[in-house]
Amino acid sequence: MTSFPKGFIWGTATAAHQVEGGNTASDFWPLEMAPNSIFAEPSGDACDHYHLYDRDIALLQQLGFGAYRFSIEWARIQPEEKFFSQAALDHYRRVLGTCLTHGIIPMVTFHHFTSPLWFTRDGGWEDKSAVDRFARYCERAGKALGDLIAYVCTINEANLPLMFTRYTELARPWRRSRRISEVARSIGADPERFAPFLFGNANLAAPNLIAAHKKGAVAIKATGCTAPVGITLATQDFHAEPGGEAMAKQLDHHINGQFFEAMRGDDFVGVQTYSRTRVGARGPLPAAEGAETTQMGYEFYPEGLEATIRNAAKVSGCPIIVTENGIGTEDDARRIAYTERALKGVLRCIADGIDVRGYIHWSMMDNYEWREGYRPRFGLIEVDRTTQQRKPKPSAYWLGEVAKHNAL
Ligand code: GCO
Repeated sequence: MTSFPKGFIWGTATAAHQVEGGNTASDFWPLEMAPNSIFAEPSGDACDHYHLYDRDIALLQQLGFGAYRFSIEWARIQPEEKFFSQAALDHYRRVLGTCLTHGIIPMVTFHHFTSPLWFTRDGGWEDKSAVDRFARYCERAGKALGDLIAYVCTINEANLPLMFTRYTELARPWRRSRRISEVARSIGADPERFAPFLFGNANLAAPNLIAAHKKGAVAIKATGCTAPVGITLATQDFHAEPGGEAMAKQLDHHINGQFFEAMRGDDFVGVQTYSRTRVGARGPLPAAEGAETTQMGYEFYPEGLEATIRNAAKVSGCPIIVTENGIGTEDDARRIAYTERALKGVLRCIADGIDVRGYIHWSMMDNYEWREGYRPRFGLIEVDRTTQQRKPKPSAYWLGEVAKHNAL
């Protein structure tokens, strides 16, 4: 079988902070600008997608894609706890309208790593107040935008902080990063309460993230928005090396399983997989010697996607959407090879009766890869960040054809 089911969704993804530029009210902005920053470089103007979304979305349509997953930026919509920006909401209405004009299904993420600075300096996700704060934002954004949205992803990779915290704990007790605490002090925040999504104590944050997803989903649906609502997870394909069986099982439950279980009954689960992780008796191991690796240092292992789809579908019982899959590489031919193998795995899942509804490639264009800065190239489209010219790579044309034909 090389054809995908009728109505299968084909798209590409971005996240606001990674492409829009100028996200100055967010918690990441001071972290990136700090003199002793843990980030390779600041996001700055990024790909200026905030202003160029129109031509970016038009390009997606030309290439043959039917969907676009992007995030709305909480820090723009609610830059102060007591202020919601109508102008920011109007901006995202225009983005959504542009998608619809171009026949592109909009899939909207409400939280993709960055948060408003006021939220993070006051405990962020570690504090229980996060649940109501997030739900309030969901309600406002849902009311303003919900009629135009086709799919909602509440929180991107809600399990990722827990993975970082657990990996640290396998070596030493988790503690707040000194350099992040320095940034907190420099902006007059209490370092004990300053908890950015990726760098806080996830043992405290994880239950709040799950509760915020649930309450946010209810708030969005209550506005009359009829879009399916789900969470997206950084799904890990753990492979036990000899002696690592118990550890792999433990990690699988902690990082994948408990989240899948919590999502039972949801409209869908978003699966996001890039590689696999080999596990030894004491924890995760680096890619095997001699294995091909990507710019992120991950093993080139497209079959990880098939494994995580199977795991997510089995444990959650939910329909699956691949909301991210891709590769950081300068060699675009390897991107095509990677994606083709990953898609063959998706087809095997479908052949086995698993309800997989779509494939969204990360990423539409080369963009800001968080701590790594602009070095890793995940894009189907190349971006000259001086002129902001876009140039589709061969992989963009290739995947666009697959999308048009709904077949490999
Ligand atoms: C994530 C995020 C993206 C990344 C992508 C590549 O999965 O970490 O959703 O923001 O850029 O995964 O690493």
